[in-house]
Amino acid sequence: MNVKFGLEFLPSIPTSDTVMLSKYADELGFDAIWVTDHYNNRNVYVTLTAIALNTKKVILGPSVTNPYVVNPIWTASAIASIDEVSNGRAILGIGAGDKATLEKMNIEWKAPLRAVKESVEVIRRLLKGEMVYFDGEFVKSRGAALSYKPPHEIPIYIGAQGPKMLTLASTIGDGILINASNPKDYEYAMKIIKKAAGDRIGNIDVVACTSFSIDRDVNVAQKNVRIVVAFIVAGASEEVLKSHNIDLERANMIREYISKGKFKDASAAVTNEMIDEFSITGTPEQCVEKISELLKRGVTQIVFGSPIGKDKKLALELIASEVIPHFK
Ligand code: F42
Repeated sequence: MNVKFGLEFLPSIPTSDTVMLSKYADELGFDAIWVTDHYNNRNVYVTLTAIALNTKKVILGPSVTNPYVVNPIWTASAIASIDEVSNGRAILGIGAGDKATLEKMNIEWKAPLRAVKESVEVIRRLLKGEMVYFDGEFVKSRGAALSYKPPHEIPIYIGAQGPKMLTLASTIGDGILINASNPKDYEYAMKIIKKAAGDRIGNIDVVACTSFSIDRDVNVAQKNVRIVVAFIVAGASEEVLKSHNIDLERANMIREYISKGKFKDASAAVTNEMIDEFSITGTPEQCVEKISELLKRGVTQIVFGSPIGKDKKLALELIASEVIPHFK
């Protein structure tokens, strides 16, 4: 099995800390580093540049940028620059953007499927060295061209959860970034992906962006993940909560606590069932078991996302020594 293992960093911590962890992950043999993109955190391309200059082997890219905040022509240039500073290790993750964040920026979330589709096409053509004339509904390009070419062909991954976005990603993406930790979600997604991808399926990297928490003591792992799961539950639709058999009353209570900034109460209200449904949490053995279930469903890359562990360096060691070797 040729499964890849990546890390997702949220640049809410100083860039020097993200770089220190990335350097360590590179030495430990992780395959990929993905950096999330939200305006309120450290800038994604600044972070990726710093990581690129301090690592040797990992592939790296945003997971995910979006075409609403950043013009896709600018994105092509940014990712080509990352490819240059990393000697050909760039990967691009792009998605529709986060509705709540876009609202804060007063950006209208119009026709997300079209926006992603057109952006991917224009970015690909620019990265190939074309001068692009494009008159889309969302993207317009009047002869834009990059003045340099990235050292390698940069794969484009698409962030997708909904059936239509999964279909689009399976049709045009080199990979699909799915924000979920539960085998049920992959059973659902893989049906759509296989149908839409057809013969391309073998060429698509299906990435599980998990909420991950590891510790030798399962109680500690659970304690560390509670606040992350609280945010997932608070942000989930009723349909998603129902499909995971989550008590809607309790979910509403958590949403209320979060909206009032009562994070301790929100964490305390998270049940072990919620942790099970929305994260991979536990001892190394338990994590191996849960990862195996995702791989059986067709996932080809596991991404370890927040919180990973209280001491992230120790958590990386634990993953590298007791989880990844199980699958190599
Ligand atoms: N978002 C961020 O802003 N920053 C991040 O760092 C980030 C990371 C990330 C990692 C993995 C991942 O999977 C998602 C991530 N996201 C991040 C979220 C991402 O930006 C998107 O919000 C998310 O992936 C979108 O999820 P989705 O697949 O559910 O797509 C949305 C747009 C949706 O509603 N899709 C529906 C579907 O069925 O797929 C279809 C919607 C639809 O039909 N729209 C119509 C259209 O034409 O586009 C019309 C809608 C209209 O009224 O305009």
